[in-house]
Amino acid sequence: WSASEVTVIFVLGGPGAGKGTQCQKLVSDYGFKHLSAGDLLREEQDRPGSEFGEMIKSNIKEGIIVPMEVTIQLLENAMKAQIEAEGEAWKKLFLIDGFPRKLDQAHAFERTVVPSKFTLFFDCSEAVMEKRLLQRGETSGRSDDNLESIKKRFRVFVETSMPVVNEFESQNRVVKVSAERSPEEVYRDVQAKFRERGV
Ligand code: UP5
Ligand code: MG
Repeated sequence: WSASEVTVIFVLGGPGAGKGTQCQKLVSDYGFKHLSAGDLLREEQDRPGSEFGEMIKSNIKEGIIVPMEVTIQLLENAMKAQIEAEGEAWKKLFLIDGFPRKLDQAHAFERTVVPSKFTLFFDCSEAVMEKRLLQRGETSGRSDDNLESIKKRFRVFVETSMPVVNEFESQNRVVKVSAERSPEEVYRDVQAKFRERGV
């Protein structure tokens, strides 16, 4: 496959902003494939024989960003596998959720894999995100859904990941949606803005 045939939309937003929830809706209505970088890392962490398992495990618990060589390779492999599995008829539309989390990751991915069409950014206050994550933590089993890890994730998001959103914004490549209302209301806003962008 060549980059020109593939459409990538990055989906960013703080921890618990609702990236995964909104991506699921987009998958069923638009034919996107959803690749969550966090989910791919958690799978790799649990893969028997993975040389990165322990590193991923401790980074996720501490809210630290995994080195991009690992994440980009997982994303690229997942993209290739989807493209092969779907065959020619599929339009090669990807939502890449939770990545890039650092400026150098954004630059490397857009240079070596494919430039993104735009970034869908979910804007949400920390108070709302914290409440959602603590509630999810009651059943999620995620090692980072506890107050201590959540605080660390917030900090990394503000210091390291927001610069990515800000750079894309300065290039007029961000579609920003407020994520504080119900999932259905947020999604209506997403759909309206996608329409404006010709998706
Ligand atoms: N919920 C969702 N929307 C709601 C709404 N509108 N109203 C009320 N409730 C809503 O939602 C979170 C919870 O809120 C759910 O219970 C949901 O029902 C509810 P979800 O859709 O899961 O939010 P999401 O933004 O996807 O939250 P997530 O926790 O997945 O975000 P993170 O960005 O923190 O997690 P991720 O899995 O992307 O990354 C985890 C870690 O992996 C990182 O901290 C990092 O250590 C590592 N990582 C990397 O190193 N590199 C990467 O590229 C990616 C991850
Ligand atoms: Mg998620």
